[in-house]
Amino acid sequence: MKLKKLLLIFIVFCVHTILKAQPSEQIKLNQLGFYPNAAKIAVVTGGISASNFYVLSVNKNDTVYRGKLSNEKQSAYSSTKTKIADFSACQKKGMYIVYVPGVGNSYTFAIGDNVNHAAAVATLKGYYFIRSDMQLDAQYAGKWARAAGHPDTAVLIHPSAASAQRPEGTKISTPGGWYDAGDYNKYVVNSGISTGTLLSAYEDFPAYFDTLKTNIPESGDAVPDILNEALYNLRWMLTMQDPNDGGVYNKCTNAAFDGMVMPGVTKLPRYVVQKGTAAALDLAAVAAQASRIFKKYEKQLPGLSDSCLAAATKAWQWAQKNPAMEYNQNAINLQYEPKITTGAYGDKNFKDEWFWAASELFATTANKSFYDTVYSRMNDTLTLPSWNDVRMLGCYTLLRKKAILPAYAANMVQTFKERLIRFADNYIPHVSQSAFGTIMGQSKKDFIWGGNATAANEGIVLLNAYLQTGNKKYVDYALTNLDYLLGRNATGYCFVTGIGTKSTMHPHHRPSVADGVDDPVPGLLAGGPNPGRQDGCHYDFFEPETAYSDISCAYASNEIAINWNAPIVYLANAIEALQKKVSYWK
Ligand code: G3I
Ligand code: 9MR
Repeated sequence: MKLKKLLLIFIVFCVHTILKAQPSEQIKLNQLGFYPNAAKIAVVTGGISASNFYVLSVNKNDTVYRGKLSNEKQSAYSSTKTKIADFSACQKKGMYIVYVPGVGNSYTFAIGDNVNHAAAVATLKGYYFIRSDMQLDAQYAGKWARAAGHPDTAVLIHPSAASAQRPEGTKISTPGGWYDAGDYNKYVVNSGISTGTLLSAYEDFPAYFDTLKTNIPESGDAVPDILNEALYNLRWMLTMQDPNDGGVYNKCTNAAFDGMVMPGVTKLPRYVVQKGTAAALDLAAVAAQASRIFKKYEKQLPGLSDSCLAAATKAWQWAQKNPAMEYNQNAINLQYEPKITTGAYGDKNFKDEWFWAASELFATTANKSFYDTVYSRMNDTLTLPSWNDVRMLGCYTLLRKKAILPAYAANMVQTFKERLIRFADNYIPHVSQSAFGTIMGQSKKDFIWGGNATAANEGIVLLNAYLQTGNKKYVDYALTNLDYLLGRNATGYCFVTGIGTKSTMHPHHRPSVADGVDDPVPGLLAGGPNPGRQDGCHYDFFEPETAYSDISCAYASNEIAINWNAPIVYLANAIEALQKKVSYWK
């Protein structure tokens, strides 16, 4: 028996050595690795006959764990068949591979503390790389150093945005801010949820972020890097407010998308377009949140907190006077020249923006009138955040700040707490049926344009349920979605550029295409599988879970965007912050 066992181990070694050079793409796992005491799952795809798997240590080449693969599962949203390798019991720190007879070995991964640190830091640093108006120095940007992009100091008032004080053609200065995505335009609506999510990450984990450095130009100052990064965009958002009336322009944009060139190469005119209710309320929400966060940095950033609150209040008042100002780009283009054909972010329903802005203003000012608005929208159903649905962000804030809210809000906040927990709990029973063991992918609707942000936002819901209950199971379930984004998914890709072994290489991102550097700009999350394939580009797979194409043409699945990076910044950093704290993960 013993001899047989030894022989088997020997065979495993030999096969392993032969296959070592070429990991099998059939084994999907978080390519960074696993915390010693947390769950460890690899998913083997492709209708395989093996029933056992082995975890081999890379350095010593010995088998540290052997286990049984699960029964075969049929994935719900693709033809993929899976067997799950659960090696959670393998807790020793080190570098490993999973070996499956007949299939081969996985990518090398770590078991250790801080395994997701690289994802946490890279995704936050990703924002530095998409700053619009400053030169990126090699000291911070390495081989992705580049010249400044669009200065946006002489932006034209588009006829759709003309007012008595600022007639068509007036030049205004609206510099800075992040580029939205693979394109070079800057959109207030999408900036709202993105900046708000970064600020929320800070508010939920301040001690962790106080010491987190990402090597950005501001890293040496007394303000945490995540706040410096958020501030870079917030300052731009504030310039999008018309000081004459408090209204907020929807975007600062070219008339049409630039070609696939470096930022700043084209010198075509830039415009601010029509003001909008969603833009005003999103600015109100973010500025109100920023006002309370930056209060403690009065010495470093004198007056910032007050001016944020003033801007938020003015934007709110403008929205009250203009409660239905939709950004309808098609209608605008029938009326005005030049026609604007860049992203619309044309939300039509502002109920959630009212709720979010009122929640932030209430949490910052404790003014009863904002409570009244929140209360009036209480019965709206909670939904997962996206650029056009920000209600949940208000809910997070009310819960986060419940201790400082006036006593009359207590019952309402309690109701939101129960709803949030129910929302999180609804995800959990489905995980055991999932072919990838993740929260992500329980609905076909998870696989949309930017569906990777769905995965990350689901993780944030779960983490907020943890913050409200202290129940660690929510962190475990949130981790399944981080694992999903970093490789445990039907495509087998780690969707964050620059980390992992097989990650997105050709995002629809102009600098990544045009900079002459082979590696894509790092720290950016691709949109992910999207069977809509609205880009009309080449796809090898069409099913919801697999409709992902790592070619720069494929913007419907392989673009990057600030509203997708923000939730993975939250998710990866929150999990890193918590693994230091959650005792069973130590
Ligand atoms: O609202 C419908 C929903 O009712 C329906 O069930 C669902 C089915 O597919 O579609 C929903 O509409 C989708 C909409 O996003 C809202 O999520 C559209 O199909 C989809 O085409 C649309 O995609 C947006 C895309 O722009 C095109 O407008 C993405 O969310 C949005 O992230 C993306 O944003 C672009 C900017 O415009 C420009 N900059 C790059 C950025 C990222 O690609
Ligand atoms: O680069 C653009 C990307 O940011 C948008 O998400 C996408 C959809 O609006 O459009 C991309 O631009 C393409 C345009 O729509 C059609 N001509 C080719 C452009 C670059 O691929």
